[in-house]
Amino acid sequence: MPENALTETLLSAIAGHINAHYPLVHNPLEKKLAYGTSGFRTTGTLLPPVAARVVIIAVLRAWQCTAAAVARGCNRASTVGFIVTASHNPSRDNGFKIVDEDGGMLAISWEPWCCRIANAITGEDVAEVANQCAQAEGISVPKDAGNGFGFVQVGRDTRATGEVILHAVRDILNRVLQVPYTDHGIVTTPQLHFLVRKANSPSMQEAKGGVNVDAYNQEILTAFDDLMEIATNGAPGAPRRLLVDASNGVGFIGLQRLLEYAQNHEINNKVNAIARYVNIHMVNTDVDNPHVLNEGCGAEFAHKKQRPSDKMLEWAQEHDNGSGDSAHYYCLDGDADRVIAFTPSSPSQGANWRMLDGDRTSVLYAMLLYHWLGTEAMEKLDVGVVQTAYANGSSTEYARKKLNMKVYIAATGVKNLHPIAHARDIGVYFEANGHGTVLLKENIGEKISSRVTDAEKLRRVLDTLPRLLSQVCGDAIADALMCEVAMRALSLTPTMWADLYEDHPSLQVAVTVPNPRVITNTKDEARALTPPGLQEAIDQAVQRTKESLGGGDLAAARSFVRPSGTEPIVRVYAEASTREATDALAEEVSQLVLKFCS
Ligand code: G16
Repeated sequence: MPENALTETLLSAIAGHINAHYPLVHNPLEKKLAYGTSGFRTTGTLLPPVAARVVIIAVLRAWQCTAAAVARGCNRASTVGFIVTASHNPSRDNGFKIVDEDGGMLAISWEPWCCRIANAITGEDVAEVANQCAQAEGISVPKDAGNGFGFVQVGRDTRATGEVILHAVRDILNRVLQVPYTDHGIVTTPQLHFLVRKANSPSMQEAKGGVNVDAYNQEILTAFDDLMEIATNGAPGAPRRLLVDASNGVGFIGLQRLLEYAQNHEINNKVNAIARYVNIHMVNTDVDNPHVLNEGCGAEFAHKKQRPSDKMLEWAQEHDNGSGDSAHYYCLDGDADRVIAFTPSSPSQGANWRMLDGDRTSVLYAMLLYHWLGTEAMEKLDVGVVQTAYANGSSTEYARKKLNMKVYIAATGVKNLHPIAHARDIGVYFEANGHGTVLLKENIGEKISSRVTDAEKLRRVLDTLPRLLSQVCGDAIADALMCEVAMRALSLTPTMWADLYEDHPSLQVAVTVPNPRVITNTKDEARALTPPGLQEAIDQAVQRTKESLGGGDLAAARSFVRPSGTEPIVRVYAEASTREATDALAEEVSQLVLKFCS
């Protein structure tokens, strides 16, 4: 390991530029910024100097990945991503995260470097952290740095502070590190994940061309068309009407571009191929008003309030005749990596809409896998469903008992679910809030092809599924299309999908306390370890709820609390056999949080 991994010239350039242009706005001595559930999230105006610091770590990671690739005999510059988004947070917030070389979340072992540099006050402190990172990770400035040795793909969502944060990132890349980058402008988070993965793929390295969102559109549209062809046996029937709530965010731009691309390009020799199967309308598309992002709309609102937005209801009143599934309803979140679907019992009454959350999407996907791969093959494979403690108990029971699947519980955040799913032959992972996908091991076709009657179809399915189902993170647009594929293949309507099982009543509430992080949890987040006494008090509240429900097997109740990793709040979750008991338990536990954490 070199004693001083970065050159003096580079270290002094970092220190000088940060001192001159990027003094911190937040005070780390009072409150440090942390790399949370999905990167940094806070008030957007605090972030330009933080982004200027953290992009240095992104470049060190790219240099490390490049050196490792070269050592493997693969002569290429690795690229990482830097996406500026605060997804579901209110519009005044912003955030960013690094996308790793494989297109997934940054390796968790690198998060402490991001935290240290984000809170380094002076330019000299920043240079020191960068140097320590380079030394500890065995990275030195590559000889041909500035000549394609390491690369960064950057992009942002629609937030007002996004451009100034990205400006800081580009400035450091240009003027200090001299590392090339591609600025993709406004893109959805899954698009940026896709672009990083694609840029590092052997085919792109050979092509030596850049990647852009067209490559994403081409991939999604082709995979959707291929899968629909299989699902409908080449007889598409009438296209389904889809109503998508875009949360007044970047999902609108992403979906609009996808639809335009479909109109202007042939996919599988067909113009506007997607329109053979779906006819997509959107509401909550106001991306020009910075204040309406996620306000009373989108997947986060829908999931927490368990009802669709007013605009979705209005559209349904006007366009849905209520004659059973005449339209399919999907809500994207603020950066389009999560999706929540709905089915209206009565188009005009929000309370009567049934929510099809991430738990149900994972059940739908699992059923599709059984349908296409066959029960025998599925039982021979290591197949698992990964959920978090927020999964409704009914979904866990359905996956275990009806689908015969192993269920794993991970901590909140795709970065925690993904590795568990990745270790399986097939890993279906979803958070209840709609964030997830299905991971398929590359060689599973070989493992099971001798056990299926139609090996050719199996090969087509296994080749195509991972092109629509992101292999690196959740993608709301792709997932909405995938739900359509699954319903067609299984001959299900949204109502039949909703009828598969009944959710236990549940409620999630946000509680504001001075420091949510006084709460620490067990690995599965189901229990609080601190502050002392809180978990015991929650246990007693849960016990009282069960007794109030008459005790015995039918008297189910559970509740847990954890600090959010994206907002300065504590999340309280409650689930019980009746709506009244659930609401009362959530209220009681919220009061306990206030008592123990204030
Ligand atoms: C992010 C993460 C999700 C997580 C959600 C809430 O979503 O990507 O995995 O479930 O935050 O996290 P927390 O409960 O810690 O606030 P998004 O859509 O905001 O990126």
